[in-house]
Amino acid sequence: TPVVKREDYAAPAFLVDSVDLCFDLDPAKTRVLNKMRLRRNPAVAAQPLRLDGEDLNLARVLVNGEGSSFKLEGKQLVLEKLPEGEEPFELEIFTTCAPAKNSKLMGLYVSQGTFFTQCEAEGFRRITYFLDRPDVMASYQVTLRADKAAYPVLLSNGNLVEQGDLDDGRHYARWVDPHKKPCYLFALVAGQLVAREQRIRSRSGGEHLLQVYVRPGDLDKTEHAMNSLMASIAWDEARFGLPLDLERFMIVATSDFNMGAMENKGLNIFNTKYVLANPATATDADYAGIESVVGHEYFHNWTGNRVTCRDWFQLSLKEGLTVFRDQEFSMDMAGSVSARAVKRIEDVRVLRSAQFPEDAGPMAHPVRPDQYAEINNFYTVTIYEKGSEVVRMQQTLVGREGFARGMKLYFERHDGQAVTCDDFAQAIADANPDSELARLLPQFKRWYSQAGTPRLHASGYFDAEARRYTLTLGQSCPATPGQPSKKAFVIPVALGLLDAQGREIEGSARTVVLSETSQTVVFEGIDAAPVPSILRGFSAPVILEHDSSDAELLTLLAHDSDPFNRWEAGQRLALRRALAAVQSADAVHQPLDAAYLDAMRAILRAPELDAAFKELVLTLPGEGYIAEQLDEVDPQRIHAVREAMREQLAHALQEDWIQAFEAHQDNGAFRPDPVSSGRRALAGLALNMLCLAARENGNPVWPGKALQRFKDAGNMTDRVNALSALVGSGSALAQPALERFHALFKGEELVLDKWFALQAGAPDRGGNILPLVKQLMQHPDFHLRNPNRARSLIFSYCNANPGAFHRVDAAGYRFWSERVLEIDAFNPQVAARLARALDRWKKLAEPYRSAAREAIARVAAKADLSNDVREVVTRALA
Ligand code: DPP
Ligand code: ZN
Repeated sequence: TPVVKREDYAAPAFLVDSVDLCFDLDPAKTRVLNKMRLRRNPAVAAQPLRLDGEDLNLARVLVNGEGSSFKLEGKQLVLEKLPEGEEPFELEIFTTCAPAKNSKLMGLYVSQGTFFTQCEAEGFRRITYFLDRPDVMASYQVTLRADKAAYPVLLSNGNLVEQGDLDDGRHYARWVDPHKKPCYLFALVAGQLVAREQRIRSRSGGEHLLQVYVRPGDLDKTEHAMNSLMASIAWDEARFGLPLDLERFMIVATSDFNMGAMENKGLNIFNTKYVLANPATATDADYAGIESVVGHEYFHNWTGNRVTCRDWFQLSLKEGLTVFRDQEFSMDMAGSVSARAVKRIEDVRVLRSAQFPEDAGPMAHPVRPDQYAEINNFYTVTIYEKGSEVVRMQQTLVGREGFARGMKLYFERHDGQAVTCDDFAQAIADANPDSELARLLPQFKRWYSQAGTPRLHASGYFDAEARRYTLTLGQSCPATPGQPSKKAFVIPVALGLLDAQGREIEGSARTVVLSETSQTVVFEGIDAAPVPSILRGFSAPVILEHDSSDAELLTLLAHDSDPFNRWEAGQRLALRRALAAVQSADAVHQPLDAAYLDAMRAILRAPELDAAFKELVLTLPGEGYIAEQLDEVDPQRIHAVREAMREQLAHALQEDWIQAFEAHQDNGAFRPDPVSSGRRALAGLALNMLCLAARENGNPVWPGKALQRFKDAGNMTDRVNALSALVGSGSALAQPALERFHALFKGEELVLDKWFALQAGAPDRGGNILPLVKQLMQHPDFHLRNPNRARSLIFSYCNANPGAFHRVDAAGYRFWSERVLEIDAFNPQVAARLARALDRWKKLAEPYRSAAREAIARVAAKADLSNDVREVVTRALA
């Protein structure tokens, strides 16, 4: 497969001033008339015009109103004889496409009788021939025509300027977008939809109409999305001075969507998962997800839309920055110091459990990649989450106000342009000329060019006589594909010292900027060996290697003023015990010791700590994260060890779990705020633990209480937590509860997704999960072509349930390869995500390793694979 390289970037030979699109919408055959005004780019030598197109039927091409000769070369439409000179000319292209047959969900497609589009990254070429690249920005006007009864709502970007009836029961609407945009931000929607509406007046006095469109019947699930949108608008104005630049801002939900959501200018299209919520159907995690994704897409309006990417290698320019912005938004919304820390811990957990493995595996790539075969494969945790950390470090290096100044300069310089990651970092540095970022900018930018997770080595030395503590910080970074050696990064390391009693030593807190391979930090006037707290708040996306003693970690866990490092100390204590048990030759038996269990009990009892924080501390590191620490991975052994740890925690802390469960019952109206959701989370964990303990001693009391709670729950969080306590502990009550759950939520697609996911993600007991997953694929509610449903069953098993997926008989891998091929035939993007489930196969112990390689080879052997899957499996086998 051909590879696209960043270094091959060349400016477009033609520019598009305006696009006038006219659609005659019909599921079987939609007609698209595309009238463009183009001109030659004076900065580029004359060459033919090459327009991208895919799965289109071309009927006619006119240049300045007259028939013109053209060639089709591969997927491109090539026009050689075009007017010379710099004068604009008109190009008219008439094509048809078949939205009902579009199973890739890229371009124009039909979902449950409604038309939707998805154009990022390269879907617009499936709608019409075009210069489908983000640095070509044009003005759009769009006319939609369709049957009025079947498609009463007709939407596109910008403002509705005209609408009316046509013959034969048809009608039309005409939309004009006041802003220039790249074609990946084009959108249309046509169908039977209803909207929640809100008129707002923004700080700057502008009036705006906000609309959230859903299917009739879902209107009662739109309040939270609308509230999140209003909060996002207010936040962006308050924090960054960025106002809403549109009279009308629309969100439309669809249940068939490859991604989470899409930031089309003025017409965001969302996966229903990130719009629909009410207390009966959505969990706290769903509410939080909606807030952050609504925020994310809204924030793209400036970071992505007003200033966009020069080319797709710069994807993190908009995605890393916009994830950073949505994370900051969620933190600011959370409010308290503790709730902010909880959000930070959750974000770091995602980074470490998903991005670190990516950065250590065959798909490792820099935040600004150098090449790709298929751009859809690069919407990754590296581009998004690591990209966000790279922006966060810039904020750390220039300060919060300095960063806001940098953003201001970025927009002053680049509003309306398509730019690069370099342009962004330059603006932040230039706005803060005296900062460490400005001083170290070229070196700092290695975060954009070098892949791999850096190691931060720390070792301390206390000189009692000199009353001096010396901390030596060093760095290294392992090789990644195509990058055998790495140069030193700029790593902001927030740290402080505690004394033996756990009190912060005055004046010790600081942010050290590590830019050499090794540097020392000296603290004078220290009376006794201190306990260092390093990488507070996870100030850089690195792996900290520091030989802290258990005693030091226990001190940090009990006393650190930095909540992140408090949590981290608990994770390190657990990880140390997990690794010892995994690597021991003995049978798995009680990996946890009294010191650890006592510390956890103390956390659970601590009156000053929030429930949400306790729940995070009491949750053991995941199996994937444990696996990442090992050179050779036996997933079954890791699963057995972690389960043994969970059972020990369940037994040893039983009295405290009862306390925790009973003290965190709320009976008032459901509110998804951090305090209430934290209480529900802790009560849920406690119930889980109590059912687990009951499994051993056969005591039916707690499974009975869980069933009762499942039945009486006043909200989905409590209900699903009770159900998962039953399922997770293998209780005999699980099956009737699952049946009842299904009956209660018939027709609630997002809830049925939970029902499938819960079963596919349950702990494996004697190999029972794979047969269950296969059986569920035959369920009348299972639809492989619906991405959410495929993810809820198949991904929950292959990507999120290692103990069940990695089977000695390789049946899990066979199932995986069959599904990858099956899905690839109709939706390559979803298939390629699934294909990544075996990314880390080289670390597996035998017999898993050979079986996994065989399964990947089976996929790779298929002749007509998509580019998407081909790239993933080729890199895995390389
Ligand atoms: N829709 C994806 C996102 O918002 C790609 N832009 O992140
Ligand atoms: Zn985004």
